[in-house]
Amino acid sequence: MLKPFPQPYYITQPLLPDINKTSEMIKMIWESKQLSNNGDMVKQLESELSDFLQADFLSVFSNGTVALQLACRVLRLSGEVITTPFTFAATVHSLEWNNIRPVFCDIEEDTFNINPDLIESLITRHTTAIMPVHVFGNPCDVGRIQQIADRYGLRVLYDAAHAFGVKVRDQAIASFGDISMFSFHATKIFHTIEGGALTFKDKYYKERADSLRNFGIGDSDNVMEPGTNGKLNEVQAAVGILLLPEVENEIARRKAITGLYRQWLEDVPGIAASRDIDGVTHNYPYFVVRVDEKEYGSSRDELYERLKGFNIITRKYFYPLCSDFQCYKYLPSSSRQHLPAANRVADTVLALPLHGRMLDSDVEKICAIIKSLHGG
Ligand code: T4K
Repeated sequence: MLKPFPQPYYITQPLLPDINKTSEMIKMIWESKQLSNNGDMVKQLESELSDFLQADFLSVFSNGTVALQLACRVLRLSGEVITTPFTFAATVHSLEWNNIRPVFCDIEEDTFNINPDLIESLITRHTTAIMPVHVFGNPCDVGRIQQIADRYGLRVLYDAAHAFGVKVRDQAIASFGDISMFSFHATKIFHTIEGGALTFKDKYYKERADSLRNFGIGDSDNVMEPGTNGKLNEVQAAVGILLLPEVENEIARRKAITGLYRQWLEDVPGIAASRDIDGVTHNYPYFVVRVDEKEYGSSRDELYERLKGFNIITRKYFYPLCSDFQCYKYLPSSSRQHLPAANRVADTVLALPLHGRMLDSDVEKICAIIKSLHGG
């Protein structure tokens, strides 16, 4: 008889820097007395991240959401932007905060990403950009999306919140589109507790983003435009500097755990694990399965509840769809008929625990419990 975990087993657990090294960094910051406003730690982190992500230009922010909101400003987006309903609320909210109307495009059922075949039919004279999301770190069809953008003169703003370190045929994910946003929230592979970054193709974009995150201040005598406070502080930047060298190991461990999950869930009817995509260097931010109610004997929601009984706290990322939120369901592009794949995916996905500190035996137990629940 399988017993519940003694403590709640959460979907993730943050990667933590060594406490002594953290204390040393904090001591340096205390001695410098520079706690915020583009200090040495922020500058060092920006330089190291530019190298790691192979970005032409990069700026860090207090969180990924503010970064996305400012990216819309930097690109001067307006009117309508085509995006995906299968994402975290922040993607779509960043448009609405800029008075831009989100237009939802359906997704591909295998990658969970925006379906490039459907984008063109949604372009109107009001469309200014495409805002795709590399969901769960799976890269979008970057080539097709760029072709469409070029044909219609649209900007491409990638929400790469999950895609830290991902490559497509050895090309860094940050090299696609006009701007990409990475989230450095504590639940991410690389983090600064809260934080985020934008990577830019164009130096001018970085200059504007740097000004916008600092109230729109140009120089001491000039405020150029209504910016906001989107600055990362020195202590958080120090956490990032300490964690960056740990990232490769974290990804390697997550890859190994993902392999174990795939192996041990392979013969469970009705549980379909995500797969790697050819030519992609994945980063394994989440481990997501789809639950086929008929074959498995329970629905996704039933499995979610029953796993809770074993103290396994899974997440229904991303259910409900953004198009079903109270604030967006009035939009014409939100109708269920318009988004059949997104609805099927949102109703059946379940993200299981995944982080670098999981033991093989924990993965084995979670899989054994899922197997034992087959048949209802
Ligand atoms: N675009 C996309 C596609 C995104 O997924 C996100 C964020 C954004 C944009 C915006 O980026 P940020 O502004 O956040 O930088 C979490 C995160 O808060 C959010 O960053 C993330 N996506 C989203 C997918 O997940 P919740 O509400 O699901 O997280 P929460 O608090 O339930 O945490 C999950 C589990 O992690 C907890 O059950 C326990 C564990 N945990 C969490 C935290 C915060 C810890 O062990 N320690 C911790 O400090 O939103």
